Amino acid sequence: MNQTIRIIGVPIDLGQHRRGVNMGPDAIRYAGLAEHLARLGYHVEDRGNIHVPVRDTVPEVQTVAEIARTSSACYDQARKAIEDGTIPIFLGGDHTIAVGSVGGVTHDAPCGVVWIDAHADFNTPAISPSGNVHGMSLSILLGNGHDALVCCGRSGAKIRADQVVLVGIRDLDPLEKEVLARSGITTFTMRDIDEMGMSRVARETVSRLSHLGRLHVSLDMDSLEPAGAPGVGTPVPGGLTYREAHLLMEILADSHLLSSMDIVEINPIMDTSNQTATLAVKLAVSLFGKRIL
Ligand code: 6HN
Ligand code: MN
Ligand code: MN
Ligand code: MN
Repeated sequence: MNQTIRIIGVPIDLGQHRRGVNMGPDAIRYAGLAEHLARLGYHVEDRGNIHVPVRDTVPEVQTVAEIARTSSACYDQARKAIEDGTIPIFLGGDHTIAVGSVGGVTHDAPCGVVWIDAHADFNTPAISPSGNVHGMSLSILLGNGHDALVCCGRSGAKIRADQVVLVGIRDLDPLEKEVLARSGITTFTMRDIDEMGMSRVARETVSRLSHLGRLHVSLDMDSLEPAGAPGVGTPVPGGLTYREAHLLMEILADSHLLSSMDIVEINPIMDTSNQTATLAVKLAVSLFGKRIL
């Protein structure tokens, strides 16, 4: 029987201030995600989008409460997708969707998380310069941050520091950097990737997490070099090349441990000809595809 991939759209843009990231799910669908995965032999079911209120209708003071509501719906869908034996792919939306997706996929059992991002998303309300919740998602998953979000789905931390590896980071806020350094999270910065090469970085990522038995890949498209992926809200120069990102996906695929994925932060308003979503689809194909030879 063919494995089922379940697509779940989460068009949330409440975690940051730029408009447009709410259109990410449709941009990724338009780039042919379902068709390309079906061609690899998967049964693909698209569950449509989780309801998210339109940003202009949400007063600033309600933002965290609305993110919590969306996260909770996302959590339930994530939990159900794993229970049903499917591989869920969550389409953001901003990176706040990981609060629900990672929370839900770890409801019954732990899993390793590969967080691919220019940022660490490790701020808390006390230290964040922007106050934007999408810069706090990983911290929330480790149990620190807005109570309404830390309590999403089940109370407390959803993953431990030794269950996550950060790849591609190059833009941290000053206090975020200190907290991250003390956290015990394994990090591979762009400098590490330049010095070690992606092959070694990817293999070490797998070896740190493989004992957990399955992997969730949280792909923030701002991890890529903005020249090839301009359609993101917070671009940072010096990112992953297509070849590096592709190799990372292939080596993660070789682990045969992939159980779920997020594709986040695509902003079609900032993009040209949907190239960022098109690139994201190619990377998803590398992640769920078979070796060329
Ligand atoms: N993302 N560190 C910055 C902040 O506002 O906290 C940027 C966060 C970006 C978050 O891209 O998912
Ligand atoms: Mn194509
Ligand atoms: Mn992120
Ligand atoms: Mn980012």
